[in-house]
Amino acid sequence: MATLIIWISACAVLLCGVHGQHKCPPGWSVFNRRCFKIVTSSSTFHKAQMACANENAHLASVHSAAENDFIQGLVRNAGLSSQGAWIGGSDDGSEGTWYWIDGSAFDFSDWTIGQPDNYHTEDCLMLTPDGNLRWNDLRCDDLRPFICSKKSPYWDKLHMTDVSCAP
Ligand SMILES: [Ca+2]
Ligand SMILES: [Ca+2]
Repeated sequence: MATLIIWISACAVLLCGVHGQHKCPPGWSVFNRRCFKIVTSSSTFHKAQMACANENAHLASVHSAAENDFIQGLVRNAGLSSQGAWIGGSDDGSEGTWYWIDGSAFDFSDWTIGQPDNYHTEDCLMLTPDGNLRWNDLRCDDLRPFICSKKSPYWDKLHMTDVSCAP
């Protein structure tokens, strides 16, 4: 019995701790139940996507103005406003048909003025260093910092344990 109580207590501490602060792995920032990370070294779009995949993530998709503000903040806080950053949009399958590489719906966009223009064939999506970090299509082999995103691995556990974490 004592063992059981200790075990339950340990689980509560662990999961409530997750509830309180650790909704994303170390080095990732939580927003809207997803985890985001900016990688400051520059990479091509496809190598960036592979680097994200190595952490069970994708180049980031963006679904609202609030999320867009959030990832723009990640770029600014990293001091990368003059470089911009890849996010996970592409139109490499059909020119002008944009999709998110993580398979989610392309239901929000924030193109900067005159973009996307497919200038000399541009099929990959970046936050462009235009001062506002709005969106531009760019050649996929350009080298840029990038932003990965993934679902928070803890939310399913939280839904099971919300009651035990209530005050
Ligand atoms: Ca294009
Ligand atoms: Ca462009």
